[in-house]
Amino acid sequence: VQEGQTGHRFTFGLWTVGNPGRDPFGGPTRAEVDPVDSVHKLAELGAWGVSLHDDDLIPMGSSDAEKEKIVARFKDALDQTGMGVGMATTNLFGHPAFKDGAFTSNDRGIRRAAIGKAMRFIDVAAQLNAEVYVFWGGREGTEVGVAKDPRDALERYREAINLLSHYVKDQGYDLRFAMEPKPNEPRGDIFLPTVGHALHFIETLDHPEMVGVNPEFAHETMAGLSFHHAIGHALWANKLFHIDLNSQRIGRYDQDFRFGAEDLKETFLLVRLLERAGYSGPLHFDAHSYRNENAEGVWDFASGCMATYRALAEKAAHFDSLPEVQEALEGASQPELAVSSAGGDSADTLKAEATWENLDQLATRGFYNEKLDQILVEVLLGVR
Ligand code: GLT
Ligand code: MN
Ligand code: MN
Ligand code: MN
Repeated sequence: VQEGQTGHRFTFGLWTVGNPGRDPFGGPTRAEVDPVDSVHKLAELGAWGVSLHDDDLIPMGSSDAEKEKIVARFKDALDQTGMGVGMATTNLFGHPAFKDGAFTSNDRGIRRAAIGKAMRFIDVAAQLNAEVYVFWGGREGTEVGVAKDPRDALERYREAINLLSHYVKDQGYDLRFAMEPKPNEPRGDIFLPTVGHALHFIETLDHPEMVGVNPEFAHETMAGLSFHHAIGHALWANKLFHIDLNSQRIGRYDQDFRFGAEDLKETFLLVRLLERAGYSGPLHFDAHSYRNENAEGVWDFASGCMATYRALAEKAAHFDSLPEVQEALEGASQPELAVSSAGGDSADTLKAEATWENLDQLATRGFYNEKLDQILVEVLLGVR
């Protein structure tokens, strides 16, 4: 598998560059793309690999023989181009049977079929050497809260992920799982709505060590949360197994815009954090081109995602190389946050420091936040 142009392993979902521009109010504005063509085009543009759902590659209703042919042809394209598979996942939202949920449908027959569908594609994922297997539970939720006891739903969700983790181990596959949270859309309220919820859920599993998170920029932003902080939390927990990069404005539908199209400052903070943490997993763009673009615009979109990531990585390195930034960070006592608070001192010592006189004295300082943030803005504007 080839290295990305800058060592960054950029990937795109087949459903992202293949997105035909459908929305709830209108049909497709672009033709469907052959997954094999996407692999070739993305390789040409400098991506490291692709990701896919079962149904992106193998149309619903295909026979086992057809499926084998399709997978072999796809694998050939990967081999020819040196492209890898960052993640694979199951479409548990498109078929009408999943209208009430998949792993958490009230109907036991639907839950069993959903688990079986995931098992079937886990076999293919292993064949394609996918690194991570993602679970995005878009239909796992309700519009009518009284229709499901959330405790039962979470128990069934856990049962499904446990069964699948045992399945992977029993088959001897080298595959890790990543849970992808989202607060709403398509369901009114989705179970595992944020990174924090998912991180807790993982700790309740039979094999927590093989399950991490796949946070998406748009999804945390829809919840009004800082994606930078969500990623910080996932990294701190050693659970950032995969990441979905795109952009989003707070308070809107799930926009999935080109990386960096909105909120450049939050995007800068994110890239700086990923770079400093040495995150080496796939940098996956789960986004799509604006509906008013044609096929050509889709490739402008894909190049743009990668270019913006690289540019922000450079900006982040530049920012940290500036002496005035180091000075302002000192002024903000930023390095001091990495120092233990008590440092082994006794309770008596800490209590002795909690006098009103001491607090009044401590209250007089400033934290250089105006300076720091202004420098960041000037770096982003290209004037510093
Ligand atoms: C769907 C969703 C994404 C998920 C994909 C994985 S599919 O497009 O909106 O956020 O990552 O199932
Ligand atoms: Mn996603
Ligand atoms: Mn999204
Ligand atoms: Mn999406």
